Amino acid sequence: MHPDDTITAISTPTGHGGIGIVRLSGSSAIKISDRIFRSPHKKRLKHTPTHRILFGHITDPSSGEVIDEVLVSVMKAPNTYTKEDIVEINCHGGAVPVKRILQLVLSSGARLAEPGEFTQRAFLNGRIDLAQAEAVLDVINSLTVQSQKTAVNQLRGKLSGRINDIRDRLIELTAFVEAYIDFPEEDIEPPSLKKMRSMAQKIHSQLENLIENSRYGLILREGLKTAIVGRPNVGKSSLLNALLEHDRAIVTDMPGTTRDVIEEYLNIQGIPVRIMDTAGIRTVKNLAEKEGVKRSLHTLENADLILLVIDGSKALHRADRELMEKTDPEKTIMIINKTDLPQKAKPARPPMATIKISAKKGSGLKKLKDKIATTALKGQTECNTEVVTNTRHISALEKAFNSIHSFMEGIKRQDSPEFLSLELRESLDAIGEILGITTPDDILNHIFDNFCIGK
Ligand SMILES: Nc1nc2c(ncn2[C@@H]2O[C@H](COP(=O)(O)OP(=O)(O)OP(=O)(O)O)[C@@H](O)[C@H]2O)c(=O)[nH]1
Ligand SMILES: [Mg+2]
Repeated sequence: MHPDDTITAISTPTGHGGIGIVRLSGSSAIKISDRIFRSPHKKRLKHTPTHRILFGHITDPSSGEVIDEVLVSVMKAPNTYTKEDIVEINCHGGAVPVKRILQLVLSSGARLAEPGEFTQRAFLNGRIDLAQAEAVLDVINSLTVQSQKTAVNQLRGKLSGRINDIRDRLIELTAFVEAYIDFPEEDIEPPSLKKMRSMAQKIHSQLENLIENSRYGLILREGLKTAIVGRPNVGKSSLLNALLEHDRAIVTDMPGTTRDVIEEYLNIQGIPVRIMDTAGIRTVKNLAEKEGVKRSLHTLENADLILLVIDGSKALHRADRELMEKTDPEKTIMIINKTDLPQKAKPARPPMATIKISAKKGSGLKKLKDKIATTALKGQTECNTEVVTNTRHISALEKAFNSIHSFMEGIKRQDSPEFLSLELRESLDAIGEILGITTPDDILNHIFDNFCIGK
C-alpha cells in the first residue's frame, strides 16, 4: 500500500450513458482536480466546503482546451467512501470524454487504481471490515431483490455484528482458560470447567446456527443450481421454455435434440434459480450425443435441485426407474409431463415429491414453482436476509466450529489449559479471517481482484 498516492479510475461502465464518472481518492485528489477544473466564478475545489458540488469545465492546462462541461463533487476526509479525500468528476457519459478526463487526471499526478482499490482503501483505513467490503461486490452482482437485501444487510454490518459477538465470547473464554496456564500444578476446578463448558456451548450453537442457514445464503448469492434431467423426448426443453416463458431451447419430436447444457436464470419468489436443461440420458453411440449424456450426468451430480422429468403418456421405462434410483429423493422433484395426453406412466410410490404438469399447455407450473421455492427455503423463515452467503465465510465458520468442538472434547478429557487454549486460538483465527483481522494477504488480494476498476 502507498497511503500517500492518489488513485483514479472511471467508475461508470464503458459505453454510452447519461453521465460518466471519473473518481479520485487520496491526499492529492483535490489538488490534482484543481489543476484541470475551471469554474465560471473562479472557485477553487480546495476552498469548497466538504460534500459540495461545483459546476465548471475540465480544461487541459497545457493547451487551454475545454474537454467537457462537468459537475464536480468534493468530499473531504474522513467522512468518505475511502476515508480519504475524494473527488468525483461527473461528465457526459460517452467513452471519449470520460477517457480524456481520466488521461488528464493521470497526467496531473494520479495513479490508475487497481480493481477494487477504492473499497480496499475503505477496508485498510478501517471504515468497513472485510465481510462488509465483500458485500459491496455482492450488492453489485445480486441476482434478485432478495439477494440484494441480504447483501445490503451484510454491507450495513449485520453479519459482522453477529461474527463480532461470537468473537467477543471467544476472547472472553480464551482469557478465562489462559488464566490457568500460569498454575500448571493445579487442576481446573469443577465449577470453572462447568463455566467453560457453558460458554463454549453458546459459541458452538451460534456457529451451528450460522452454518445451517448458510445453505440458503449460498443460494441467494449464487443461485439454486437446478438440473432438468430425464430420458430423451420427455419434454425437458419444453419445460425450460415454459418456465422462462420464451422459446430458449430447441424443441422437436426427435429424441436427442438437446446436446449441450443450456443455462438460464429464473426468479422464483425472490430466489435466484440457475436452471439447466440437459441432453436426454440414454445409451448412445454417436460421439456428440455421448458427450451430451456425459455432461447431463455431471450436471445432475452437481445440482442442488433435480427436476426429473418423465413422459406421463408413455409406460414407465427401465431408464426412468434407473434415474429415479440415481437421484437423491431429498433434492429431487419428479415431474410427470404431458398430462394433456392420455396417461400411461404409473410410478409406484416414488420416494420424492411428484408434480404433474403439461409443459405444452402450461398447466401445473405454478405448483412446480411453489415446490421449487419451498425446497430452496427448507428450514428457513421466508425472506431471511441475515444469512451467511459466502463460501469463504462458511469454511471459516466450519473451521471455528470444529475447533470449538475439539475444545469441548478436550474439557471432557480434562486436557491441560495450554492445549485447550490452542483450540480456542484456532477458532479465533478462523473467525478473524471473516472480518479481515487474520486474513492472509494473498486471500485479501484475491478478494479485491474480483472487483471492477473504479469500485
Ligand atoms: N402433448 C405434449 N407434448 C409435449 C409436452 N411437452 C413436450 N412435448 C413434446 O415432446 C417432444 C419433445 O420435447 P422436448 O422438449 O424437445 O423434449 P426433451 O426432453 O428436451 O428431448 P431431448 O432434448 O431430445 O432429450 C416435442 O415434440 C414436444 O412438443 C406436453 O406437455 N404435452
Ligand atoms: Mg431437449
